[in-house]
Amino acid sequence: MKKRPHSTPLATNKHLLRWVEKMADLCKPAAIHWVDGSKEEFDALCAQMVAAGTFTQLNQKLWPGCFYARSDPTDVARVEERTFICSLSKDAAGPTNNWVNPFDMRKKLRGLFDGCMAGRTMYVLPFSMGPIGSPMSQIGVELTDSPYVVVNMRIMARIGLPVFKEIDKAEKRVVPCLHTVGAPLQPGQADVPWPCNPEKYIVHFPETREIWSYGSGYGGNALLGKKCFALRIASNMARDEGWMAEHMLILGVEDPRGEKTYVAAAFPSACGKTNFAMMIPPASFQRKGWKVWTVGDDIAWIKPDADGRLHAINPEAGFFGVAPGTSAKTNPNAMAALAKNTIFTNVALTPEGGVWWEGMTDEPPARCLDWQGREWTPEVARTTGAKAAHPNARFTAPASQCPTIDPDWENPGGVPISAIIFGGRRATTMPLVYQAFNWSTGVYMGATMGSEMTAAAAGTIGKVRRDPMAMLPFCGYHMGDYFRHWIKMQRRIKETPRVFHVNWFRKAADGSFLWPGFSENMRVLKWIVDRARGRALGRETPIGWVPRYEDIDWTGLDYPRERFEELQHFDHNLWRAELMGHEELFLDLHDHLPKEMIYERELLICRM
Ligand code: TSX
Ligand code: MN
Repeated sequence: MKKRPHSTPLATNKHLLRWVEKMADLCKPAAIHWVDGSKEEFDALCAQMVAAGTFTQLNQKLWPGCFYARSDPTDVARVEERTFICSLSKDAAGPTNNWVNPFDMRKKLRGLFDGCMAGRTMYVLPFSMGPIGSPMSQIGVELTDSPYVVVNMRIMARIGLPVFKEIDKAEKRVVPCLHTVGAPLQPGQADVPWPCNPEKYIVHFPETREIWSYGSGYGGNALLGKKCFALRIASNMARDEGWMAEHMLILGVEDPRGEKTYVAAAFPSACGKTNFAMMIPPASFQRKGWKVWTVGDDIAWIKPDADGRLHAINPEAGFFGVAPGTSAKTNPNAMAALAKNTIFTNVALTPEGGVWWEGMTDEPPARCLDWQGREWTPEVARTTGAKAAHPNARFTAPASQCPTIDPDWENPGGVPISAIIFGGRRATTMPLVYQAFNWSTGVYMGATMGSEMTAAAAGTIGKVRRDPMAMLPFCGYHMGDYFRHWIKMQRRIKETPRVFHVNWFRKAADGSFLWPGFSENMRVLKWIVDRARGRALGRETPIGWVPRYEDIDWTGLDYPRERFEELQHFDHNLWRAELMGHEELFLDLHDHLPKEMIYERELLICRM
């Protein structure tokens, strides 16, 4: 049978065909490729990128099905200062988002995109965020001139023919996403391994539910299903439709009775969110029958179901995780997930055709090529401080390969959420764990959460950065309105999840961490699920409920009562300063702030 060329449209939907045609007229690609999502197509695109120098195939004995890419050194992370929410009114976007009038932005983008794909292929990439056919899923089509985006999206989302089929059923609105690396090729001009443009625009039109991305090929700037769609656009859909699009991991805790309790958790960056999502309980807990299951590590779409409970899906199909710091010690499940069929970007390449990054092993390789292709040795690192892997180097790994992936991770109805956990990296003030009194105090807890910066610009290390619900860079509308939406969600549900705050990073006076973290976090997680199920006790404090020493299961860990008291200690003076920090955040948002936030702050002051 003759094979169909990729230029043949794979959908019949009139709107889609017209839009593809219109965008092709604007971008002027040399060819159009309708993405079917097959393994053959994936293999061909990878082979094409190996030939172009974009990809290196790794040693297939050590890393079966794995590829390695180095980005342009100027294109290594999301570009927040170039990210725009172009709502009709500036007021709707709020003070924490960059805003440009949508008419001016469209004019600007039409100029930039005119001819931007010359000499390249435009891929028509249909994707479903969430399992295909789930009532909680959403569909997008990304037009992109980057084959790197296509192969990464095949891991991160459900793509190809089954999605075109859904679109042709024409039941759901499709979110149009246009992406270019912004590097047209003149006839005869040679390509570079990682084309991109110094000028970058990551633009969202919330009213028309559109995404336009220009100039970058990296991560959240280019894989538009993730941050752009599943958070910024979806947060707008969720507000309008009565659900929640959150920057949260989802995990399930199986107890000795075989009952499963699901929790969703929001942490700012550099708190070990992926490690927590894939946590392995300590041996003493495993023996008793405790198990942690992974549903997702980054994004949760949460919706009230018919019974009035919140149900969540992970809209993604893969993990786009930070590689440095990931090891068999910190996250064996992630290491298993990325052992095959994974794309590595900006890690180091070893002489035997493997990958390495800081923190992967205790002993660094004797030599390797760093993320920029330069010779790297431990000696070079000692003398110059050069890192082998970029700090934001990533693995793109299929979620299905995670050993603890939950049997219900693709359940179209989602999993029921019993608890919501907020967290941050705080050396002082915040106890290991406390529980909000009710939904409204819980929303306040999430709205005021913050984290201390670890590797930010000089002079700011250690300063608390407020990052409400870890959504500051990802909420596609006014933060104050977002808090109001959270408050209002309570009216749509019969059983509200219990809300908690955790801090794995509190330090002793000598600068050492008070809490061992990692697997030992299971002891905290047990108290949380026991509280959510009404089977654990605690003590009331001004900020909420806390476990007493005897409320935590300490079997298998020698953790002295005095150390626990220090870890949980409530310091009046530090909390007074903390409340000043809350006010600072609220000042910025004052004209849209729901009054519940003001009242909760007043009540907290009174309780203190
Ligand atoms: O991911 C982390 N978690 C969550 C794990 C489920 N990290 C790494 C954060 C960087 C991304 C942690 N780091 C955690 C944690 O719970 N806790 C800490 C702090 C810590 C670091 C090292 C030790 C202890 C605590 N080492 C020893 O005690 C030997
Ligand atoms: Mn994230």
